[in-house]
Amino acid sequence: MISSKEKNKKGRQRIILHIDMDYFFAQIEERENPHFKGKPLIVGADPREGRGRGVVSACNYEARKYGIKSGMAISRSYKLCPHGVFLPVNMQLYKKVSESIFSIVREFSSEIESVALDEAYADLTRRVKNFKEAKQLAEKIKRKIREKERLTCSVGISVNKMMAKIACELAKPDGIRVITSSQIFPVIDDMGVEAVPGIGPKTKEVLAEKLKKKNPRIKDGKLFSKKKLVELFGKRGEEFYEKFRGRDKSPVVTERKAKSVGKEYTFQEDTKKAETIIKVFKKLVSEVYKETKKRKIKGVTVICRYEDFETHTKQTTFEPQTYSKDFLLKKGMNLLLKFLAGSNKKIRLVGFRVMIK
Ligand code: TTP
Ligand code: MG
Repeated sequence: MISSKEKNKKGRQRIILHIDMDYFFAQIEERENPHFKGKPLIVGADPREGRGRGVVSACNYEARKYGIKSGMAISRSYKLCPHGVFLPVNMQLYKKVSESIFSIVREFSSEIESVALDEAYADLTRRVKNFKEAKQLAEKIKRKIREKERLTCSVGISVNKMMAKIACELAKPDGIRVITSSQIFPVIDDMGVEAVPGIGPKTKEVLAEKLKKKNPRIKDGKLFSKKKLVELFGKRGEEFYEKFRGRDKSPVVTERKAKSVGKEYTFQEDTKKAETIIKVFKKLVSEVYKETKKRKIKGVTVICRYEDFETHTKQTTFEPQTYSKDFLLKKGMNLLLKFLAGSNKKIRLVGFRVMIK
């Protein structure tokens, strides 16, 4: 039986997907430098400079065999594996890849929440009928990411965010794991309490002490009453009480999607000069394009306010699609030229707006 909290407003069990790129920064570096593939690769601070202050940001599986982990002092990782390949962090590149990954995921589900550069949740409840379909969708996402970015990722699918994240962890690397509601206890009961998102070393220590057990399991966590957990951890205690039982009602918080994005410009002096107006207009289109180029749009609007403050809009709509800057400019210019041809009044303000799917 699953708790009613696992159900959405319509009473249906939710289907939540969690996606996490495998050894993200390090995998991108392997892609960029194929000759490093197969060698221990560590991305982070320079191990030689200043005697290696700073930390490991990411490392590949070969490096992990030497006990290297992200967050570790870079000097320590150097001692563990002096022959490893050490590369600096190229954040600009990783951000670009991250954006591309999220836009791929967004093609398959509009309800996504990115929680880190390489990690996102998607609520598939309204998108698929069952876990089988969710898994097929995950396969498609993985394939697209592999084809487009030449990178692997792992995907977890379950009834809530906590369980989807745990499923994803179990799927690593390059896998898909589904955990249905009846599989929750068999899967999590014997995991260490630190597998619960939000439980770190300090919380684990408190639980270990109370339970008189060095490495408490999630099922041991169920021995605490809710009252006791609140006494120990405050508000977080309530959350742990639920999570020891595999329950998590937190929603996937979709990025607030603007329905439209637009820019406008008021001239210093009202004008009829087509050249001036078109120049400004092109700039507006460019700005709007920059903000929306990854999204699907279904129309464009041009706004004109005349010297007497009378304001008119003209609009074109089309099938939702991703698009080029030229496409946007063409659609916009068609409308703008109608304004310019249609009136003798001077223009005070011009605006451009796209409607997002
Ligand atoms: P993670 O998803 O935690 O790790 P990962 O992708 O390297 O490996 P895994 O296969 O286990 O998912 O973090 C994603 C990226 O975020 C990681 O490549 C580097 C960066 N990062 C840091 O910069 N500092 C950190 O402390 C951690 C944990 C990650
Ligand atoms: Mg990752």
